[in-house]
Amino acid sequence: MRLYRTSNGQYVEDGGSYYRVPEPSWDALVTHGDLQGYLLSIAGKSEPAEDFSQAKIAAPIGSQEVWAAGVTYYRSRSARMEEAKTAGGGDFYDRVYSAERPELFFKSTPHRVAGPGDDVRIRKDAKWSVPEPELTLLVNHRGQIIGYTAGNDMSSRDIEGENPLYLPQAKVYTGSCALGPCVLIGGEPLPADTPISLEIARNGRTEFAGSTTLRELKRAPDTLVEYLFRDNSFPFGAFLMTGTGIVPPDHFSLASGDRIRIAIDPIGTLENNVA
Ligand code: DO4
Ligand code: MG
Repeated sequence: MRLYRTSNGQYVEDGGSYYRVPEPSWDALVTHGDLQGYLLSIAGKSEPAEDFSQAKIAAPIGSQEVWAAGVTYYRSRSARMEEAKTAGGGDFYDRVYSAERPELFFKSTPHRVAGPGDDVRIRKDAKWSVPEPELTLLVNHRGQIIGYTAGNDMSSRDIEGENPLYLPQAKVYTGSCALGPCVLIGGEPLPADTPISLEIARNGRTEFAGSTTLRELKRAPDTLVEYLFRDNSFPFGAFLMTGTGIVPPDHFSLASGDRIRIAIDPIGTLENNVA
């Protein structure tokens, strides 16, 4: 089942049909005692809605904070070690990759999040910018994973590489995060062979394409959530991005007009243009 937030309210997709969700509040859905059961009962009882295709799909977020895990794939560890080498920060990435405690950082407030079809942004004072395609967990206020979406952790690699203490500036700015197109509902872990792919198109031509699978993700989603909720409360739940396993080559930097496509098979494709 896929849950969509749109300009016209919320819809649940089940078996190819879309049903209107009577609950108008996204936050109420995320904190529902049995969201899956509630959505199943809607799909089982009501008539499919005909107006889904006229609605604009929005980012699936209400009052949730967005957090992110880092250096959870070997590819991210190696790319970051290289980028921070001259600043003397390379060692940190290797150490956090092998440490018991994961790297978790604050990524975004809801107002900085772009939805499907919206523009994401690169910082004006950055010279080296990349998208980071990441499986993103939707976690309720009790710390239970209730769904999955696709996320883009837009990053300024030159700022991050200059000094690891600049991480918040490299990661948190207007238009630095995208989520969508929907939330795949269900707490069942996604299979290890779940593919994640990234395509960046420039002037209609593919400039970069890459893929990975969840098998390469070093940390279990449950463990990441357990750390996030240690001594921290999230009254409306939270999103947790699980890190990137796809890093374009070092000569690549995003440019205005680029089209970014992030596909995670059971969720769908998140598409955004760079402003
Ligand atoms: O430590 C820097 C950020 C890492 C990150 O965002 C990732 O691995 O996805
Ligand atoms: Mg990331």
